[in-house]
Amino acid sequence: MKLRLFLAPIVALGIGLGACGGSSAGEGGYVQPTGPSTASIEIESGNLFYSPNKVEAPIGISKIWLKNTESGAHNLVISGVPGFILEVNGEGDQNAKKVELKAGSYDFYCTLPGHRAGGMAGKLIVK
Ligand SMILES: [Cu+2]
Repeated sequence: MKLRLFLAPIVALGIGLGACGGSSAGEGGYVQPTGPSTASIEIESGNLFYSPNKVEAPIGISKIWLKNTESGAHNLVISGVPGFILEVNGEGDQNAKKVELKAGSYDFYCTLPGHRAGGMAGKLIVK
């Protein structure tokens, strides 16, 4: 009984965060695909840039790495993939997650204020 009472507010909080997060939802809402990845894609983040800023991936499950090359914090979200976010903080920090993608052209970008407009945006081509 105590456990149930304790969990209720946490669940409510989780739903609230998901609802207000929109396309840049936090880590809580994303579930990685369970199958093996067929490709590994590495993207470096720097001071308002990604390298490369145009990447290709095969249809299906890929593992995307974000590796930070400078002291700041950055992240990477993909348009059309709700909840997916890779976050890095500090030089040498890295983060990776699997994502299952259909054929198409996806935008990826950093959600920190000013970063996307400053140049932290790229294209992910899946084919
Ligand atoms: Cu950034």
